[in-house]
Amino acid sequence: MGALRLYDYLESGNGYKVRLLLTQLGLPFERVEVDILQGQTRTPAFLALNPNGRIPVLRLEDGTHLAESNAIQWYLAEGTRYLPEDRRGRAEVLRWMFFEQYSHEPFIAVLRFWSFAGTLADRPPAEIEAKRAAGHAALAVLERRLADAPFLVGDRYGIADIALFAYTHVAGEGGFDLAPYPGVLAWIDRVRAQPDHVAIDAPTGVAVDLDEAGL
Ligand SMILES: N[C@@H](CCC(=O)N[C@@H](CS)C(=O)NCC(=O)O)C(=O)O
Repeated sequence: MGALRLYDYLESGNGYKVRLLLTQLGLPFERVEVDILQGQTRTPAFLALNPNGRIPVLRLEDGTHLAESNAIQWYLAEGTRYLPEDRRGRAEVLRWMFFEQYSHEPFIAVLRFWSFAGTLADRPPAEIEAKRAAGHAALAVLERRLADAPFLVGDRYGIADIALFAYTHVAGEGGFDLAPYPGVLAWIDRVRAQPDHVAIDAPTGVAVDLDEAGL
């Protein structure tokens, strides 16, 4: 069985979801930093791993490659305390993961990305305002759940929390003020207090460079 190998980009919240879960599961892994700003996810070699041209991608034990942060989390969490065993609980995890991909990440993560890539000023103000309004709508949905619940599903921390934490806790980097969402802020503290939590910019995994990885 080969080593788990994560194709990743340190600033990426999508990559962070997988990094954080691997660390909390105590699974050793190799990590390849792929510079998304330099087009390194769009080379023929990378597209052979993920035709969608995006990190994260995880090379599994059998040498096959799995893309999509939430699919990777689901794969890794199967049979662990991070994913409920009951049908209703599992459906609820999927509910929050689909919400994250459709109603949260496209707004909160994208404004953060435009900020750090330095392209925010090139965007039409109306487009930015539409993303900001949609991002606040997503934060309000989280607040409604977290105002009186410790975690997103049941009363236990799991991959739904990791999926939503990844971009929510750095939403400020995209200009979102979290002060109106006290339940979300308290949940962020609870997620940070989980055993073996690592920060988004923490060096994790055994570094393998791009050449060595054949990219
Ligand atoms: N739905 C995907 C989104 C992945 C994604 O957007 N990855 C970005 C970094 S956060 C990327 O690799 N962008 C490079 C590119 O588009 O070329 C997931 O959840 O994994």
